[in-house]
Amino acid sequence: MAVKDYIRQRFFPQIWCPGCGNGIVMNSLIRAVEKLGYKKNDVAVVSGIGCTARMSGYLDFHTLHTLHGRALAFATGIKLGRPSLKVIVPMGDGDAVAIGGNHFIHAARRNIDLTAIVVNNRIYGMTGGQYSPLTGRGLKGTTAPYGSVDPAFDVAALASGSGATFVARTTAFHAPEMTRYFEQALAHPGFSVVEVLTQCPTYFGRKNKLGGPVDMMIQLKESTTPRGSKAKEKNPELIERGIFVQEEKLEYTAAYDQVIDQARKGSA
Ligand SMILES: Cc1ncc(C[n+]2csc(CCOP(=O)(O)OP(=O)(O)O)c2C)c(N)n1
Ligand code: SF4
Repeated sequence: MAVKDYIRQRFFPQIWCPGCGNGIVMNSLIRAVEKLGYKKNDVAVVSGIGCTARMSGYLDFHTLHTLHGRALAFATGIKLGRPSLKVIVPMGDGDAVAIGGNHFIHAARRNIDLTAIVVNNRIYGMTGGQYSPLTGRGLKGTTAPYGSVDPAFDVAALASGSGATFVARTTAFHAPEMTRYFEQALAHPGFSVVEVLTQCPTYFGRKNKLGGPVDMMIQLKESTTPRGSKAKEKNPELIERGIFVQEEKLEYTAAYDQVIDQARKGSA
């Protein structure tokens, strides 16, 4: 099928600003689903609220558009009710690790088979550019006109430390790499997290005078390097892309099935 066959064109024109990274992320995700050969009925996309979260409206799978920060809680319910579904949860950084931070760490701890996509544009896009837990010290948002004093989370470290069993990071500049990581994350039997560093030219770019979308994408290219590269040794400021964790551990719905079996046998 073509990419457009996975999109609900009745909801177009879409709301994203020209040059936003969200379209690139959605395109890479569609390509990953296509490569894996999943049927539309095999996939559920669950999202909260935000620019990124609008993906659940545009993608033609089973979809649920829920509350800000609560997408992983709804996705957990869906996965427990229908474990055969591939459940994808695209989230902005606020959705994932500010209001949704508690759900994020506990979904990772449980190792429930969901794929969390953290679209890290370092700001609250939808509500006008407030700083987020990923903005970083010294960088500006509408609520931090002199620069945020908060240091940023490292999403990959947060996910790994909380128990996620597949963790990767890429950027909107590296679309084919993003598709590969989405494929691996979707095929992984456990909680998988792909962080995508991306551009919000309208707020993060404008507030921090980073230029237009193309300039921001070049900055994503130049500020990152593959994991373990020589460039990182020379310049520790570079952000690593790559797969940080890939391991198999007991998955939550499988563990739950074991409890159901025990209960049926009456062996408490
Ligand atoms: C409970 C609740 N609190 C606050 C909001 C307002 N709100 C909607 S989206 C959003 C933040 C969006 O930022 P992010 O999650 O980073 O996604 P982006 O828009 O950047 O993709 C906020 C604060 C809300 N909808 N619900
Ligand atoms: S406000 Fe930012 S994140 Fe939202 S659509 Fe516009 S560019 Fe994208």
